Amino acid sequence: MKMKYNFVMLFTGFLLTATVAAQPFMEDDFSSGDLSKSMNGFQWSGIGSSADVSNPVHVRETTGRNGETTNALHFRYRAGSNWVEKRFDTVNPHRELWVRYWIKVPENYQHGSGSPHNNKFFAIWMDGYSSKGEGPTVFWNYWRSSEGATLTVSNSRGQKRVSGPNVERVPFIRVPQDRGRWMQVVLRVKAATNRSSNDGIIETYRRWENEDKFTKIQEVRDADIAVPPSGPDGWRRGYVMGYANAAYAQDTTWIIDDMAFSSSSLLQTTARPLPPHPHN
Ligand SMILES: [Ca+2]
Repeated sequence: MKMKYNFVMLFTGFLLTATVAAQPFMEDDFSSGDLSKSMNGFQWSGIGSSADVSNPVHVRETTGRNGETTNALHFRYRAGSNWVEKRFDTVNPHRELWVRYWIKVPENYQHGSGSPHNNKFFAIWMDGYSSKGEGPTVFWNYWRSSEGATLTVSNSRGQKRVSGPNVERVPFIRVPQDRGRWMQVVLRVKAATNRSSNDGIIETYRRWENEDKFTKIQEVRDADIAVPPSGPDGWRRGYVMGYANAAYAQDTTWIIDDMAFSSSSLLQTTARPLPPHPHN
């Protein structure tokens, strides 16, 4: 009887585990005041002290999306300068990687007038970045448009190749309506089964601060993004924001908060939506 009882307990435990939402392997609300937080090996990487507000990338207090005062990660692009990014290393590779965060459109957002005008929004890779990798890299770019900005994705299939074409061009930011609004984005990459099957997945979901559900805004399901035979066995590194080909005419600051990284879906939402933004 005891054995039977143990079996029932084991089975019940399995069911409970299966129904609990996946836990992120890394979460950061930046309440530490810097980028020192590390979970399950994950670490923020790159140069500069994030606690020094003279650094283009730094943690400081701001007004959060609920009107509260909170520490958040700031990316300050000086007028005419191009490069502001924060790198990370998950250390443990994942065949499938989900990233979720809140990001505030700069109050004075105006895409730069330069050319080319693709500015980096996010990148994820396995071993080496873009043409430095035997493994693939996936990029999100935002571009100048008549409305404000569009968003595209592209990828390098690795094998030391540069990025292929930008695809899935979608409306991203309206100027001036979306200035100063928070949006929550979820980025998903899933490696292709192997190098001869182009079944890799790249997806982007977004909800504005007044929306309670995510909308899938980009979907690629035939991406040539397999793990390299030499390893690592999945996605490991990346950067947030990045190089702006079209530099801003004014100092422009993007703010990010509540980042989460997981090997399974991060589409569940817990926070209640806010009422419509006064800019609407
Ligand atoms: Ca925070």
